[in-house]
Amino acid sequence: APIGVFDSGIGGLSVVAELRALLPHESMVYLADTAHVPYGTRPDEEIRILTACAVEWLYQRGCKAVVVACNTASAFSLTHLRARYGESFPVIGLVPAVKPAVQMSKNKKIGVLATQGTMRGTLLKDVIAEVAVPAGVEVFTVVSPALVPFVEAGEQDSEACYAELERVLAPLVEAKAEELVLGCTHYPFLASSIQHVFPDKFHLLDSGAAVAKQTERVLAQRRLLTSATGVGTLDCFVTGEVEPAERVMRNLVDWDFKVETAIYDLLS
Ligand code: DGN
Repeated sequence: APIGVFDSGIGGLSVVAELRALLPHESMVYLADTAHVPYGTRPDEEIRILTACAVEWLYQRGCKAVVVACNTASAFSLTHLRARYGESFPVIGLVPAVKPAVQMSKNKKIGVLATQGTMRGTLLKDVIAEVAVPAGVEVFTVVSPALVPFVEAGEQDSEACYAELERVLAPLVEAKAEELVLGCTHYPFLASSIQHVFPDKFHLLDSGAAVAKQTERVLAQRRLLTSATGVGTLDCFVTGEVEPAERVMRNLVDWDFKVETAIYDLLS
């Protein structure tokens, strides 16, 4: 059975990339809730319901586990989802890469860029309290509601996106934060744009590789790793229109996949 991977939009492909690199034999079904992206500006309960519906769809399709490849959705949903599915359907979530940033920081100042939803949720607050505070590392957080839509539109190299990055990251330059945690799975696709706007200013960290390792551990523990030897398949689904999503997705990564529409009811 495939691994289900879910994101509010197409940013979770940055996590799919890490999963494919570490677990090339696993097949995956990727679901992007493009009809409702961005989640970051929605109320907590709405994020939880949208995530529950998407994960249920992946479960019904026969996925053996799900990776919630979205920091915002993870922040409000992991406890509920684990209670709902129990042991039989592992739910793997994501938290911004504060821990490695704290470990690498020389001047004890790190920056975190994430959505409003992730900032509001408890996962990020907990990791800051448990890891950064005891290490005496100061955490500077910044939010932008505009960056996810730029990635969704394939406009990460536009002047407008550069201007927004300059606006949102300038306080971190000012604060002398050298590690920059990309606290949203869309943001690894902004890495070269960040480098363009602030050359060599930041060391970028994301959670993609760590979540892939965690997925491998969880699947191994439950004896769910595939015994197949070929390259796994990747089927992509979007809840909105296939175009322009398909074109934008193909520009972000260079694998071969087809994109179809996923239709499901919103449970309440
Ligand atoms: N990829 C999501 C995340 O990691 O938070 C984007 C959130 C959103 O939809 N704004």
